[in-house]
Amino acid sequence: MTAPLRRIAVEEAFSIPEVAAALQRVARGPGDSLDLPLVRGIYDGAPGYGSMNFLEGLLDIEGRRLREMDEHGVDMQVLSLTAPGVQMFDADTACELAALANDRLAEIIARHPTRFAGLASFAPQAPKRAAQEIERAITRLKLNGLVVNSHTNGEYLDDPKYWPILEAAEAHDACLYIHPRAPSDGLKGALRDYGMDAAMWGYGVEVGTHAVRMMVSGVFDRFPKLKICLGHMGEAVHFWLWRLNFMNSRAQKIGRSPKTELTMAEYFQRNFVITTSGVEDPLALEYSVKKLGADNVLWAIDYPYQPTAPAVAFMDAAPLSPEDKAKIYHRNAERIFHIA
Ligand code: 1WB
Ligand code: MN
Repeated sequence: MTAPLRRIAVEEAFSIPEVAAALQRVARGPGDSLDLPLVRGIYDGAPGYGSMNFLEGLLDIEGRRLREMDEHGVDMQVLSLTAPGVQMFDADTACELAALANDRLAEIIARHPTRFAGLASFAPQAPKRAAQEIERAITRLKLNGLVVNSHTNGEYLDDPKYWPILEAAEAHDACLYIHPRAPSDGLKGALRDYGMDAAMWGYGVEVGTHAVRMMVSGVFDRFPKLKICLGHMGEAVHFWLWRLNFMNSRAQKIGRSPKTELTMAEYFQRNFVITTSGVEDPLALEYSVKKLGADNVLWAIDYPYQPTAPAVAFMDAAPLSPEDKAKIYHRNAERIFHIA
């Protein structure tokens, strides 16, 4: 018998009471953001998501969560403030709550340094202050990377106004996890119905679109060392690389896409890693490892939104070499997120 592999889960959601209270205020306010049905359920008990008890799982970090980790042999969770993060608040509130969440996260990690690591939040609504918070969170709080919940007020990170954030992420070697939120107003029309707004489909459409915008716009020529992490088996973007390459090179030729130094597949290979969160499909995993290499796939549970036991069983059973499994279970996380 060989010793079990260290298991580090990298897309694990938490919240703090202050952010939950602010989201409850958003839930009770007006607006027709596609995030509202979920926010109203989780933070204000509206029917639907309100019955799932997610909030308790988000807030109880050192009790119930640690017990579940123990029970299923999860050594470490890399925590991130859950979607939509601070991105539905006004800029001042968002900056304040991101800093507070980062402080709390650092305190939790200090109490359990072998069990938790964490990704820092920031407020894209105020890009320069976001860059300062990134610097503080990485250098002073020693957090392990960054999380952003896709669009902010319908805008994406290819927009030059957000480049101070990308510059800070690159300068601090802080991998930026682009986690989903519901599709922006510009995307949401056909996604309003049948529960398609969130994790079933809308999240992937939103983040996949975000990632493609970044690649096609040439952002990675400007920030060649920027690392982006995509959950949910890469939000399927790497399944499209052949067509992205073909059609983008055509679009560049006829002047519809900006000229770029590398192909879309080369950007994805150089600047992205993906995680398995919420996709327990052996064939999708096999494709991902073959396409991207075992160095670029990380394991995740998506706690508390997905159950822990099947996420562990899925990776335990995956037909991979011991070396590749060690990479996916922990070594890549240690490298990408600077975990000892
Ligand atoms: C769900 C998944 C809901 C995620 C979420 O609310 C987030 C869900 C913010 O399974 O319904 C997620 O992080 O993937
Ligand atoms: Mn998640």
